[in-house]
Amino acid sequence: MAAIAALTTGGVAIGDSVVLVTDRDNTLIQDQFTNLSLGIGPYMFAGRVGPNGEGMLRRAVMRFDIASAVPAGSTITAASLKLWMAGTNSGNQTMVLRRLTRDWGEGNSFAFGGLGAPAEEGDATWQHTFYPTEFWDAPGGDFVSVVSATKTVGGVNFYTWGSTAQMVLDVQSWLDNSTANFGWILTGNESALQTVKKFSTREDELEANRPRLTITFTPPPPPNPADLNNDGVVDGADLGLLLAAWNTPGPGDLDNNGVVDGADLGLLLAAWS
Ligand SMILES: [Ca+2]
Ligand SMILES: [Ca+2]
Ligand SMILES: [Ca+2]
Repeated sequence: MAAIAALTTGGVAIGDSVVLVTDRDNTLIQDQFTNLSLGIGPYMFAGRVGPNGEGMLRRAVMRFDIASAVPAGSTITAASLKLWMAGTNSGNQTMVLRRLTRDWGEGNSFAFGGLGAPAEEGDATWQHTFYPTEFWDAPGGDFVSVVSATKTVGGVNFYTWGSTAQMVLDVQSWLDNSTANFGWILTGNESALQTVKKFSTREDELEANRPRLTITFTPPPPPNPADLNNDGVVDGADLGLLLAAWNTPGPGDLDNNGVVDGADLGLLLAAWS
């Protein structure tokens, strides 16, 4: 089941784990006068830029479609995020992942560099969740204070956040309530100039460099066919349904021979909770 779901979303399933690429990613570009974004650019940025960019902040936002790839009712046991850091002018910086609390978009703005491009309809910007009509409560993104994961990021390389207990909680919550899945925001060192780091997005031509979330999970137990009313237990209520259908085709024809009889009663009693 997981494998089928993953194939339909471009993921790769390995047993009870799945690897997902972001289904949207973008950069919030701090700017007081214009609305800039990087909706379909190949890179996203986090940290503070240098004097050429007036020392403004960048924050990367990313989301993964958990519910399309992990069976409902599963228990998440691990979650780790791998990003390709493609360029920087600074050394080690602490990069922090936190859960976003408001939905945001990815429009058609495109640029290769971190200066961004004019926002297009539906783009997230420093001010907007969806340009031009919807806004963050707090410019720069609405997110929880609790840290999901941190990673020290230095030179060009792959970097992995987690798995951490908080990332597992985040992903579980996104599975259980996909309408509140707004993904993570990645922030860098915002207290010094020229700390910004450049990461590949899902639009990077090199597939291997795209943001990847590896999730491992325990699928829910298969439904018990003797649980005729699907309430999770086999008990008197199910027995009543079976007896009410005695000598008919069902419900309760557990051995699928076309009639409810003593053989089915035996199967139901053997599966008694
Ligand atoms: Ca994107
Ligand atoms: Ca039942
Ligand atoms: Ca039967």
